[in-house]
Amino acid sequence: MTLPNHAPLRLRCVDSHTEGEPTRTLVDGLPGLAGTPCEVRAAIDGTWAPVVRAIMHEPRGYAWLVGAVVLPPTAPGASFGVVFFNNIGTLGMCGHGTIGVVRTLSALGRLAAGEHLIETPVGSVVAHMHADGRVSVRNVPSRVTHRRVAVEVPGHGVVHGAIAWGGNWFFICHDHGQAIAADRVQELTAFCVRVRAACDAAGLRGDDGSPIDHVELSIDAHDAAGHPSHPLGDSGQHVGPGADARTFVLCPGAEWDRSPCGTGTSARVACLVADGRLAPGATWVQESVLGTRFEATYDMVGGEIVPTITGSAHVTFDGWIVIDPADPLVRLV
Ligand code: PYC
Repeated sequence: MTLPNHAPLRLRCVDSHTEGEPTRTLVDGLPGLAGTPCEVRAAIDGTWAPVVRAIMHEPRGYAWLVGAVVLPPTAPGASFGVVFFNNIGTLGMCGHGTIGVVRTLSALGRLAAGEHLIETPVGSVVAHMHADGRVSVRNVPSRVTHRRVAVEVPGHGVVHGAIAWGGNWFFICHDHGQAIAADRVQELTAFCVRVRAACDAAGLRGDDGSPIDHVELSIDAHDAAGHPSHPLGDSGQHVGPGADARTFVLCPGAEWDRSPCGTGTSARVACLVADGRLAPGATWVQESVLGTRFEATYDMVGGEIVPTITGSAHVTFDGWIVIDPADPLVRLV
């Protein structure tokens, strides 16, 4: 890592939210940090970690913020590359973040209308900026490795879930017994932290050996046979009109996703396809715990499930982050 000689580091950043979930985009990259998204991901998890922590943590950031660094393209036909990170490290892909970055670059006049190939550490995605401001992201191929696995959650009992990849790894659970409501996010977070620890203790991993670092609780509007689901217990909990599922997603840093989670929605689409519940071209509407929504469709390409997620983002801040090496709360080297 080469930093300008102890002068304060000034980084142009534009914040946005996608269906409620924030993205902080470093629109001019990080000074002197170049390479493929995989190389930059390794640098951010390595020598650049103190800088990224200063950007993401208090007092400049907050725990549920997702960061994105925009990179010059390295692959033929790509418009740009991007690496996402949160309060504890990098992400493989980020659906809400991709929508936020595309909306941000478009608002700055740096991205023309139309389709753009975007490189990420886990493969290229294609974003389409619609005339109404919505953004579609054709994600990396998604897959299910276990359709139903039992996990013993100490103090709760056994829950079952699917293990699926949508650009990150997810444990997707339906028999959680939780009301998914905005006034229960602390309880839901605590529950999902225990589910994730139980997955880890059970040795569950992705088929690439990675930990299962996201947990997705879902309540579906209809069961597998197509019958309307009942509200959960006496909570009156139900899925919003027109939505197919209401979800709560725990992210790796023990924060919850305010959006329906683009990679989580993609992983769910892979499960639905594996279960024969979603036809190519049909739309799946997934709600967040806040009631914000993504629409998802998919194509089969060479036998692989390729989901497309659509949602909206809005710019909330445009300015500069200043990291002064003399600041006692910053340790850059
Ligand atoms: O939208 O894919 C997503 C995501 C991952 C973590 C937070 N949001």
